[in-house]
Amino acid sequence: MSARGRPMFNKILIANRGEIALRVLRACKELGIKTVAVHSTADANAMHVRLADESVCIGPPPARDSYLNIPQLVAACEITGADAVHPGYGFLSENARFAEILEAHGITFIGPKSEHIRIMGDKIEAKRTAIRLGIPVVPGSEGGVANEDEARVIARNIGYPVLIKAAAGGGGRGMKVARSDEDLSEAFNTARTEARNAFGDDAVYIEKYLEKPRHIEIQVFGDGKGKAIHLGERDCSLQRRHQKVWEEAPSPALNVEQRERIGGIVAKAMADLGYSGAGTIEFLYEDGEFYFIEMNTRLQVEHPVTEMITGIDLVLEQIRVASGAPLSVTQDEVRIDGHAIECRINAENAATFTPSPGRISYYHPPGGLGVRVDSAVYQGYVIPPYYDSLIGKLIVKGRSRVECMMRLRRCLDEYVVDGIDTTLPLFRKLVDNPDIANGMYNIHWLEKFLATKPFDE
Ligand code: MV4
Repeated sequence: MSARGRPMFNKILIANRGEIALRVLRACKELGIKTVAVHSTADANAMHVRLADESVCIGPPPARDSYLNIPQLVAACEITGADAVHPGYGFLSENARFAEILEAHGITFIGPKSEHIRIMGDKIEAKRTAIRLGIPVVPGSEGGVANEDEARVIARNIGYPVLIKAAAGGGGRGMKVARSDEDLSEAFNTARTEARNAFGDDAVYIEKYLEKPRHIEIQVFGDGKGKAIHLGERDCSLQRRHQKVWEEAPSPALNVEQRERIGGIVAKAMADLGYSGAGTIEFLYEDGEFYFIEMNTRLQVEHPVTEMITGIDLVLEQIRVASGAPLSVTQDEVRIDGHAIECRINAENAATFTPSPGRISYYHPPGGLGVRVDSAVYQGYVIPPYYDSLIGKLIVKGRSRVECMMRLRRCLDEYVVDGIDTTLPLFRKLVDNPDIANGMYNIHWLEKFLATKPFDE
């Protein structure tokens, strides 16, 4: 509600599915805003559809025909009279054209300005912008690299090993390491070809390859009018094939001074940019230094760990800012309290990561103090085979990291999901691992751990 008691929007259409559709729906309900769910024919029985005030079927199961179908989504807004759209994460959440089309129809896109989505979608432009704003970046080419000869000059200059990256990339596709002049030609040409095939854009750039960094990202929020705050960092180093598995806040690797220093830099940068809404600045962190790699212009899957340690509802803030209201907190009012860990529970075999769609025959989530389960599944729910395999997130908070880990272990013991395979057994191994207990891990730790075949007794 605004100061006059008027809701910020009358009705929000949620252009997503699964746990994030439910997460957004909950924020809308708490604000007294009506909700519209959209769904494919495969999701007619989904929880977000049941709980929304209205729902619209927008097409057949494949995402490109439903959740990515812009004309259907605009039509759903017009039919229901929705005045704003929350895109969640994935799907159309970082599609600048979608944001512009909505605005052209008089519908508010709950996200940043399309200009900023577009800049950050091009990794070369994003890095150029980061440099201009005073954010530290990985040493490398200034902009794109046109050919092999140019690549060799830059590589010798910054020193091997180097990494060739696709401008349109992200998610690790089209990335190639070169350890010497001998590797460079093949790495350059393979990266180019992969980029062209995967993205229809063969622009590439070069960076110094960091051998053993952590992935640490800073949550930021801008009001679009020159004010911005940061909400500390999340450590997302535990990944498999560029999919995050375990995220925590604060990072076990940072102290208060380091957090305030990098947080202050990115908040100032976002203020100068005039950034609006939620954003995440991703860094590699090695030997005490931060190196910008990318910026995500959306709410992220792992946003709950930040909510748990700050008490700030990120979706509520997104809705406020999109309606033209100011941020509800100043930087001085942001307090980082305790420690939170999120485990992404996938419908996959924990040893092989083979997807495991099907019916959940028994479901018992954990509960108690400091425990949050963000999930849209229920007993009897049938997981469709068409979408990603995330079925829920277990988020646990403690006053300290040790308390958080003890609580997480207890929750993993309580959690029962029968009828399908899940990755819960992997988390039961991780929570008992000494490296994890000590916070001693980098971006390669999980893949190395899995290579030891932890499930072959
Ligand atoms: C890097 C890197 C090492 N050095 N850049 C992977 C996906 C994309 N978001 C950036 N990635 C990386 N960029 C330089 N200069 C290593 C990775 C990387 C990685 C980064 C974060 C989390 C997991 C990762 C796994 C493999 C490689």
